[in-house]
Amino acid sequence: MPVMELKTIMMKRGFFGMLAFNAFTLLTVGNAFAGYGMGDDRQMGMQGSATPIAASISSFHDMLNWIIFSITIFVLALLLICIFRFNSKANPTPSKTTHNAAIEVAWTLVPVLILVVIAVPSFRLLKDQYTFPPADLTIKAVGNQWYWGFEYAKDSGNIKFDSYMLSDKDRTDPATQPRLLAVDNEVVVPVNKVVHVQVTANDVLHSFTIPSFGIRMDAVPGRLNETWFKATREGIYYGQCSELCGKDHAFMPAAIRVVSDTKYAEWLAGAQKKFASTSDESPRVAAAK
Ligand SMILES: [Cu+2]
Repeated sequence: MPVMELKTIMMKRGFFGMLAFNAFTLLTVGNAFAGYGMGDDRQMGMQGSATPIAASISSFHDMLNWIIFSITIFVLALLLICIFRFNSKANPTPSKTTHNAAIEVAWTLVPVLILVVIAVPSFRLLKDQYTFPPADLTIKAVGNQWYWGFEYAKDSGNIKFDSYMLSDKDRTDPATQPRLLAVDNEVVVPVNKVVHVQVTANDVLHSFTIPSFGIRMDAVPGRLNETWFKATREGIYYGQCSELCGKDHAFMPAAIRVVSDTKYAEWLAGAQKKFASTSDESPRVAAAK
């Protein structure tokens, strides 16, 4: 039976059906069936990974879960043994043992080894995130109260535009324009290209996040932070501001569309015309004058 059909059937069984489905897919195929680019109905794992970094984050997360589950079950087993085997009824004359060298060495060494096992992939991931491959494209994401502005560097198209969330009345097609995520001007990037993203803010702290790309970078006024991604899968990927930035914090999504090289070139040519007259001021500020 195709997995998506199984998902539909299990979802009809409510919360526990979905729990069973998620447990099944997590154990068998990882998060291969989680939605890409946005949350999925009753999803438990991470969003689908569209970059190698996001894939490493996902598998690191899954590995940690296995370690956490095992430790929790082990501690629960020890507790149950204490409760049932060594209560005053079952064991009226307790042993007077106070030390056991072997066990003491084990309970010191085993946690150290577990931490080393966690540290190796953790540092490797951190290194990968901070090792920037040469950029094919450089864009800048600027946080504003409450929308994102985007700039494509001079050698990457040289355009600049603002990106606002679509309000409910502007969403003409709810299927392709998800609520609270769809925006008027999407960022478009080519697939399989290294994109450097410079992140800053104009007013207060924001945070630029695209879960399916495994990126999150604080946007700090007066400071230029940088992250990168290489999307290996075409599609639309959403993220939301991830630093509490005021009243409309929940309403400043970012949308990145990953397309083929030819589609990107087409979009860029159109965008250069469309945004040619964009001044340094945001359209809302200009309109208010
Ligand atoms: Cu914000």
